Amino acid sequence: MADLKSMFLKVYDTLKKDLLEDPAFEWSPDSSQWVEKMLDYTVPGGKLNRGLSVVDSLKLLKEGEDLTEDEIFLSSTLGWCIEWLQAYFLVLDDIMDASHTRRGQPCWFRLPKVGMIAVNDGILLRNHIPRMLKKHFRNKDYYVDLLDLFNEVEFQTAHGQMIDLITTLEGEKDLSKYTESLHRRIVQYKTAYYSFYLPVACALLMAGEKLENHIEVQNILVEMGTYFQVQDDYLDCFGDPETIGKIGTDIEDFKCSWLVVKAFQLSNDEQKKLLLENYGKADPGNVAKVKALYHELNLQGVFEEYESKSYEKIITSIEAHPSKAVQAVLKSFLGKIYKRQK
Ligand code: DMA
Ligand code: MG
Ligand code: MG
Ligand code: MG
Repeated sequence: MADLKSMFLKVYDTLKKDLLEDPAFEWSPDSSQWVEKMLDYTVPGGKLNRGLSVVDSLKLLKEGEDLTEDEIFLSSTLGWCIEWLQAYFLVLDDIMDASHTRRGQPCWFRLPKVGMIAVNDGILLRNHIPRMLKKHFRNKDYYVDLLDLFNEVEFQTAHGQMIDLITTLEGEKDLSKYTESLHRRIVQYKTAYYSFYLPVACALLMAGEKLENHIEVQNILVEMGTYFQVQDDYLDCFGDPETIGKIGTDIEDFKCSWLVVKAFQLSNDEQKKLLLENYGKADPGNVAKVKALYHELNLQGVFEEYESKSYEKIITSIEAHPSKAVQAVLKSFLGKIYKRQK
């Protein structure tokens, strides 16, 4: 595993070097330094689960056969394309969510020299993806499917972000519209497709599969992604910022978080009133009142119950899948996130 990760990080260096020598731009020392610094700050510092999963999944799909050097390099490249996509979304997400930290350091846009240049950096990150795909996959027969996959998933994610954001609009702040079905819709689009479906879909394409034959795999991965974002919502409030590398902002931002959906469901009239008066305010006093209510409603216990139920449900659907190799891919992915603390 340590080996796989160091191999994976070497591929990052290769991809970065290529991008910094892209002949479509006349590089100057300033510009290449900026992009290199921006990439090192925003791309490789996460858990790398999504990226590494492409390599893992391809291995499992090939059922014990060793991957060739070329397959390892190419699956790692696809893994990095996903990490680039994630970096692009996170740079912009942190601006929109007014976050302070990410991966244990200030958000990129919080650096004094960066500020709103981060918006264009997000666009650059996004533009790097098709360049990497073109360089390494243009002669593959699945090239068009790969481009289409990345485009579709980006479309879904951007729309998820849109509904995540517009539900918080001032003047429309209405906790009664924060239902489980709205929450599910948001997290399915903003998180599940790019974090769970995309890595496995990349491995399937490399293994010569057609994605339209794997709708059930997609359904299971979307379920897993939903569970993952519920964990993210939970950790936003109950996680240790040192461990998760970010300070939560969901309460301040009036987000349609799983916690507030549950809280509203479980509250009596008086508790609902407290929630309405304090949710979505930046003042630490208001935030503390919301957190106290979450404790009073035992949302930690409610979450633990959700976590084990959801795990059981996902395992059952995985075990109903006809292919053992596909089952192994899905179980491996689930194992990486079950009861995660970060
Ligand atoms: C993030 O949702 C979704 C995308 C597409 C970046 P979020 O704002 O809850 O993520 P985080 O908690 O990491 O800021
Ligand atoms: Mg955010
Ligand atoms: Mg967000
Ligand atoms: Mg979050």
